[in-house]
Amino acid sequence: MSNHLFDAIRHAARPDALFIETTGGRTWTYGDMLEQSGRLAGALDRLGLRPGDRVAVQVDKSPEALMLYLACVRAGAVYLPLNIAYTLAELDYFIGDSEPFLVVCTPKMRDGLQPIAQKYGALVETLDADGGGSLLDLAQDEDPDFLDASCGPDSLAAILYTSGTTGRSKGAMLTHDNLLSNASTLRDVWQFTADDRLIHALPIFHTHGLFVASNVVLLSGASMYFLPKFDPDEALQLMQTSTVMMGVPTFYVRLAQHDGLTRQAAAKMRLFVSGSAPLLAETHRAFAEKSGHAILERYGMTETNMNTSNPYDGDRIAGTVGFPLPGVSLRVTDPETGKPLADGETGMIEVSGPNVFKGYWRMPEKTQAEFRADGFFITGDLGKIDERGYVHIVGRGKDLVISGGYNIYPKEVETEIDQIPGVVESAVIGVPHPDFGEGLTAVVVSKPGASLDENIVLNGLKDRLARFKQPKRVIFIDELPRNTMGKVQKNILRDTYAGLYRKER
Ligand code: MLC
Ligand code: AMP
Repeated sequence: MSNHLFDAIRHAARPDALFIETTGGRTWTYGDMLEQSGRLAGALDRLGLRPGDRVAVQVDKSPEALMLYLACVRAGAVYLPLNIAYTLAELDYFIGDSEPFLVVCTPKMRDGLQPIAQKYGALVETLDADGGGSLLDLAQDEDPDFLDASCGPDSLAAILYTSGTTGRSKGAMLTHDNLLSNASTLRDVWQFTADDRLIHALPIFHTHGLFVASNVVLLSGASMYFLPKFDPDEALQLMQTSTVMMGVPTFYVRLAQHDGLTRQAAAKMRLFVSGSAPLLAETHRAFAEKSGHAILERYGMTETNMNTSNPYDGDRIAGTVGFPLPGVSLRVTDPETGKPLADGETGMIEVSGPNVFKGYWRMPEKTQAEFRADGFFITGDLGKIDERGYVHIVGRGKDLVISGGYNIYPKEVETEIDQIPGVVESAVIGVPHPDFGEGLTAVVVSKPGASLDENIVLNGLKDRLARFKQPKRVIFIDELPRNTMGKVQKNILRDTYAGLYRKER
């Protein structure tokens, strides 16, 4: 039987070659990967999973968690990774919306998640960061030679939730071919081979760490250091025995500030890739000055995988995201009319290609609203194409804050703040932050006589929103600036508070 994505992974896998090494010294060969993912797929099958069923996973980063992703691909399941920082209130929505067959969580979340899973008819198993948990216990007795489920190019491989402008998260449905075509292209354009060793310090519940980093390594038969989180000291040390690093801009900001970053420290590396948020030209310059490497910036999103990349050979221009990838069509249009604009003009970025997702889970109207009639996906990013063909992202048409590479939709945070007693209304904005790129900031109007302060607001959000979605600062004002239509003028707020984080760090 053929399994579109896993057949390609299997094809690149040399059983004796190293796949993963952790900082604790645990290692996985490609043979181990095939066996463990096979056993886990067997366990899913024995639990009663059927192809097309969703498996929602909220676990710490570990090689076993990656094996579970591969097991889902092999079993024909739809892998649904969830940020480890999500609270039970957030998880209730994701589980209710996706109706998974199985929820896999850390042992410490089990008691809290059990009633939620039960409410929506899902089973619960556990997986912990050290290779334990009930799911691995079940897998132990399974045959490592699992017969992979038959999956074609259009079979669903994953659903990744992205927050929506209306505050309701949307599940982006990604097919086997979305993932395979994009990772194969990236492997080729970034010249990955089996000799590469990647420093993998990203979380694996998002496109960047899961699909860009892990799938590219898998399809090259390369290896990676698998780190629980980013630590600049550790990254610098591992550069001695690695060839590539992928990161969000905050990684590079922190490395560029580190005394240990020198040409010698980075001499063994061949490539540094940045994405998920804008890399400031000054970070690009500072990093190049100290390390001798021009960071390669690329642009993507959950719905589309990667769209553009600066060239591997050729000028990597700071402040641009390079050229459309082979097979990807990108155009810039008038946001109002949808008419294509000339090069040099700024408008809405639209993309089409085998990388673009199938639609939002159970939201046909939302899906339809974000595609043009000719199949181009409307990204919500504003940009232009310069005379040399480089794409520049110049802003966002969507009300989105990107903090340290995590997307936060203000509406979701505003809805929570507005429910706190004493709040009249709020506006959540992102303003320049030296470490996270944008710092999430809440501007709040309180009721006359209400005794509200920053701590009360933050405490009110604690159990409702993941930590990274909680504002770094809460500011109180008498009224929000509005235009004649009554719409809050967030640009005025962003200008007013532009210097808020300037002195931090
Ligand atoms: C952590 N915190 C954050 C935060 N990360 N707050 C805002 N934004 C973030 N990104 C919180 C912590 O909980 C902590 O709170 C405080 O901020 C400081 O934490 P820290 O120790 O400085 O953070 P750290 O653990 O070092 O994490 C920062 C980071 C991490 C940048 C390394 O956020 C990260 O790995 N980001 C990557 C996100 C990513 O993979 N994005 C890809 C999306 S895919 P307190 O109060 O507890 O101290 C995508 C498509 C594409 O966008 O194109 O790739
Ligand atoms: P996500 O929904 O988490 O996948 O985030 C996707 C969004 O991140 C895109 O729509 C862009 O707004 C932003 N993004 C990703 N890469 C870049 C980049 N290199 N430069 C600027 N913005 C980026």
